Amino acid sequence: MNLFQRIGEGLRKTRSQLGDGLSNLLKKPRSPAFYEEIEELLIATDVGPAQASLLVRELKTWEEQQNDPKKDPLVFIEERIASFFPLDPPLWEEKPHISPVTVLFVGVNGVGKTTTVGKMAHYFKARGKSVVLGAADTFRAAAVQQLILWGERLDVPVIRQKEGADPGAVAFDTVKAALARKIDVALIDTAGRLQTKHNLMAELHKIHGLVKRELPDIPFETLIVLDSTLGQNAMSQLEHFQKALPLTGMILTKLDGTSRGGIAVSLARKYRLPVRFVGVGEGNDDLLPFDPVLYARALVRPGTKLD
Ligand SMILES: Nc1nc2c(ncn2[C@@H]2O[C@H](COP(=O)(O)OP(=O)(O)OP(=O)(O)O)[C@@H](O)[C@H]2O)c(=O)[nH]1
Ligand SMILES: [Mg+2]
Repeated sequence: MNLFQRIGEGLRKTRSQLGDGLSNLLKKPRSPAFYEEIEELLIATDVGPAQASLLVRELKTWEEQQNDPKKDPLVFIEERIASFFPLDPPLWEEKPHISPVTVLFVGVNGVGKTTTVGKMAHYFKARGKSVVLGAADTFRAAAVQQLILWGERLDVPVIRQKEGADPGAVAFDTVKAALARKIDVALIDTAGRLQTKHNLMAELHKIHGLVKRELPDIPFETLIVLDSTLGQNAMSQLEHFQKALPLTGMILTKLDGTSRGGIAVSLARKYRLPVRFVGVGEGNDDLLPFDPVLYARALVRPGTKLD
């Protein structure tokens, strides 16, 4: 399967609602009710009220000005959805020659941070990069064990300290180890935390600040991991985390389990934050690099043959 097919497969639930729904609706004659139905469909898949309303207004204008009846309105919708995503590339693509690229993973409990760290290690290893993992979730011994298991499975080192250790120190050690061993990528897991717990959010700010201050020249991404099945609640998580520390991108997990995969569109446009990867399952390979065009196409025109 190519990437487009894998995204389509991961988005199965959303695309059967949005893609099929749009194809059926677009066969109907145009009327105010028609545009309302399109808007409702977009909102139902969590594209967000603002984006839905904008898309429908743009579609209406486009159709009124359109004098080529052969042009497919689905292509127009796809292009508009793709345009809602910021395009800045991740640092591991923008600065591939500076190492270690460091990635700090943050997010609420159970969203899929540790699993994503493991999958991302696999992603980089498969591309010939060396990886080190940092177990900065020092709250629970089980959390460190979970990461060690990934490390063993993928044959990558895991930097850790004892339970209850300062997570900032672990993060710092991880980057130092990567520098000393000339490792390409350092991936740092952190403990899940509720966005409303101020002291825990302050701790993240501290971890981030420590790495940044001591090693100001390393390419440093801070990614928020969001569970896409949580819908609009993911918005509030993003807002709180963004206030606590400078995020550079997001990872949306569990897209395979929801028909509301339009949440990526809402989040990216409202917060102008690029999506780096999407999680579409629990296996090593179930983390796909995000491509706005392929994503929009998989949502809206899943049957497209790519040349
Ligand atoms: N279906 C599906 N399950 C996923 C995905 N990503 C993670 N999971 C599952 O979600 C559950 C929680 O994942 P973890 O990686 O432990 O989550 P976490 O954010 O590290 O959790 P805490 O450390 O407790 O905050 C596990 O059962 C994962 O297998 C995904 O993309 N799709
Ligand atoms: Mg975890």
